Parts: sequence; C-alpha cells; structure tokens
Amino acid sequence: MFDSIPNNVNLESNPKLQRALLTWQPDFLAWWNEVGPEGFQEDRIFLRTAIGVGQGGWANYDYVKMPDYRWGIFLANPRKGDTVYFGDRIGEKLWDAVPGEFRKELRRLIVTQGDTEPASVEQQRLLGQTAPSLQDLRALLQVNVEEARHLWAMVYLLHSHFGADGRDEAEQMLERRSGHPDRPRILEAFNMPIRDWLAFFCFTTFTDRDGKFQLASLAESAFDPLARSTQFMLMEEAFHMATGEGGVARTVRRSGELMHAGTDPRSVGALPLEIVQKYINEWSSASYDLFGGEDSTNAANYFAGGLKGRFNENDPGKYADHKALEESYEAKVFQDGQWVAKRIPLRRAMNAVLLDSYRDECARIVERWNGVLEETGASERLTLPSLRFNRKVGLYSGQSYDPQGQPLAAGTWQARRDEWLPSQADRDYVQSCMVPVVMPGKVANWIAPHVKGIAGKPLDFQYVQFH
Ligand code: BYC
Repeated sequence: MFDSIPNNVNLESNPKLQRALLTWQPDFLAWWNEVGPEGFQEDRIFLRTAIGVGQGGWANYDYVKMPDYRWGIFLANPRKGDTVYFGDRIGEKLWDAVPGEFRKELRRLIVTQGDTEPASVEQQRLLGQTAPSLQDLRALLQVNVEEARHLWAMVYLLHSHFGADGRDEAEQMLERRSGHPDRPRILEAFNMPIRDWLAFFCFTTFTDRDGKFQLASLAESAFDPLARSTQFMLMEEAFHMATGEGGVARTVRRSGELMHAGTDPRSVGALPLEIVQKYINEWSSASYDLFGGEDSTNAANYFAGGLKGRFNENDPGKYADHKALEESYEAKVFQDGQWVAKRIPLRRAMNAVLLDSYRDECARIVERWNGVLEETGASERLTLPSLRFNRKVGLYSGQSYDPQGQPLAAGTWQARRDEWLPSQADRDYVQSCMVPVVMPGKVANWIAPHVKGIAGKPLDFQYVQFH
C-alpha cells in the first residue's frame, strides 16, 4: 500500500504510523465514495498529482480515475533558520514533536484546519453536474482531490503526533458532515450550501483565500511538521484561488459585454451584476467570520506560544517587533448610538491583523474584476463589503451594518437584507442558468470562455474522458 502513497515523510520506516493510516484509509475511501464528487468516479480526469519537492517539479499531470488518485503526504523543504522567531519562545529550537503544554492547542488548530478540507468537498459534491465547460469540470475535480489531500496532510499530523486522541480525531473528521443538523462541520462557512457555480467561484475566491492566510500563519509555527505541511499545501491552494478569481472574472466579462451591447443579461440567461454583487457580499462576509474574533485570547495564546504567527511573520523588514507585547490595535465599534474606539493589545488582536491583510488582498481582486468590467465598456462596478457587514463572529456581530459599514437602525436589516444578500429568487435564477456543457472547447452562455488551457493543453482539450 505504501508504494501507492507518495510521501517524503519516510512512511516506509514507521510501522506504527503505517498501521494507523492503514486503518484510516478504507474509511477515507468510503467517505469519498459517499460524499465526494457525485458522478465522474469512473471517468478519467486530467489531474495534477503532488509528487514531492524535488527538482523535477512538485506535481505531474495525467489522466486518472479519482478513486485511484494518489493522495500523498508531503512536507516542504526545511526553513532557513532552525529557531522560533516570534512569541515568548524566540530563539528556542523549532519543535519536531508536540510539547506537552501545547498539545491541546495544536490538536485543536490541526483539527479545525483539517475539518474544513472534507467539508469543502461535501459542499461542492453536486457541482460537476452543471459545469459550464469541460475545463471548469476538471478544475472543480482538481480542487476536490487536492482538498482531500489536505485532509491527508492533517490526518498524518494527528496520527504521527497525537496518539490515540489523534486517531479518534481523524475518524471524526470523516463523521462530521457539512450542514448536518447534529454533526456539522466546525466552522460556519463550511456548513453553507454551494449549489451553483457562482457560489463555487466566490467560495474559491474568498473562502479558499482564508485558507491561504490561515495556512500561511500556521506555516510560521514553531511546530515544524505543521509549518512544513501547510507550506506545501499552499502550493496547491494557488490554483484553487485562481479558479475562483478567474471564474468571477469570466462571469462579469460576459455580463459586462452584454450590458455594453445594450442587452439585459437576464434576457439571454446570463447573470446580472447585482446578483454577482450579492454573492460577493455573502461569501466575503462569511469568510471574514472565519478569522475568529478580533479580540481573542485564543489568538494571543497561539502567538505567545509560537504556534501561529502573522502573515509572512519571518519576512525581513515586515515586522519590527516579533514579541508584539508593546503595541495595540484600534477598532471602531458602534455602541449605544455612537462610535467608540476600542484598543486591543496586539497579541489579542492577531485575528484582526490577519483579517486586515486578507481584506487588502480581496480588495485588489475586486479591483481586477472592475478592470475586466472597464475593458467591456460597462460602467457598473463591484465593491467589497466592509468588515462590519453581516458578521456573526467578533466585534461587529452584535449590531447590523450595511455593506459600507454604516450602522443600521433596529429592524432595518430584515427589511433590506435582500438588497445585499442573495434572495431565494436570486438563487433560483442563478440555478436556472446552470446548464452543463461538456463538449471540449464549448462554454455555457452565462460565462466567457477561458483564455488559456491547463498545463499547456489547448482550450478544446479532452480534460475529462467519460467512460
Ligand atoms: N465559526 O477566540 P475566537 C481552509 C469559535 S479555511 C464557528 O474568537 P480563535 C479551506 C472558536 O472556535 C482555513 N465557530 O477565535 C478553505 C472559539 O470556540 P471556543 C481553516 C467559530 O479561536 C476552503 C470561539 O468561537 N483553517 O483551509 O482565535 C476550502 C471564540 O473564538 C468561528 C483555520 O481556521 C467560526 N467562523 O480563531 C478548504 C486555522 N470563529 O474556544 C479549506 C485553524 C471562531 O469558545 N483555526 N469560532 O470553543 C484557527 O486558527 C482558529 O480556530 C480560528 C478561530 C481562526 C478559526
């Protein structure tokens, strides 16, 4: 079996770990068959498979049936230094094993991270049925097998460093289900349904990008196996985010071109920009919540312990103070009818600091979508909602704000909700546009074509060979 799990963690020499993974693997495959992508399991998909960190490239492309995908376990190359560089333990040697005092916290971080991976596969399981092109179908299935590999990456850490507890957690990872009333996934955005491709593209833009920022901050961890696992995962994450950004860009290109020509997108089964805007509002705000509270003792403890750093914590010149004990973070909240400045000691504000970096990047993406609209000649523009909009977690969750971040009087939210977030009618309309297109090189009417194929292949390449 271990020939079939590509790895650079010396799996062959660790019989105990082999036994643990051998017990878990059939359950993983049963999970994949039950709630993985529906249909297509017998088809040959042109997929990227991670193969290592060697000089010949880290992945290869070939046709593979998804159940035969070789879900591997990889650590990125060692970091330059070998000591902890933030928090209270600066200068200590990086840890190869879990220190007893951080066992609970590290387990929790790894379980929370790991839980999102199968969750996203479950959320996306029906989308293959309505893919707007063969290349999009391939992209979806690529994202799905790689999220499943990320589950393997976290399960490897649980099995190799957390004993019986880790094995239990790995099993539970396969038992929770996205949106299940009794056994939901841990974080809320991973219980929201993704029923159409506009939601998929927004999810991969905004929610996968939370993944990027969380993985990047775990890649700073003093616990070296976690840091190097998440570093490797980031290489795959780039394609997922590009799928989202490119998908929304193609959607608004199509709508913008129609509008510029004087055609209402609805009249030809394409997507009006106001619906696109509502989806952006929904998925960006749900993803803001994924950063946790702006004022968080958990975050302070993670930073102090060296478990989770800031984005690019170790980049030269980025942060002058890696202890973060002196400074504070200021947030403005609306309380009792007025704006109040709230000062948070910096360590407790680490979620807010990470969220700010994330939002800056999201704002740049929305600007690129606006660049596409400009190219089409359409005058409409998209916006990114304020960090206060539609929050269920953190400082802004107790009061309603509009997308510009202005407070709303009691009762206004319910009355105006459908102006800002998709209504049932909006979702039904988007669903009605989702017609599958599987002819190579062809694309559904609501979205512009790709401009480039995958791995140098032409646009009309047979990305999926149906059985
Ligand atoms: N939903 O101290 P607080 C990805 C809980 S995405 C539900 O404010 P903390 C991917 C929290 O657990 C990246 N509950 O926040 C993307 C805590 O519970 P307790 C996933 C929430 O702990 C696409 C309480 O509220 N990775 O990879 O500092 C496809 C107070 O929490 C939520 C990670 O998240 C929520 N949104 O930060 C596939 C990294 N937010 O203590 C994959 C690991 C908070 O009261 N996780 N709570 O029981 C973490 O670093 C942290 O757990 C969080 C929360 C950033 C999520």
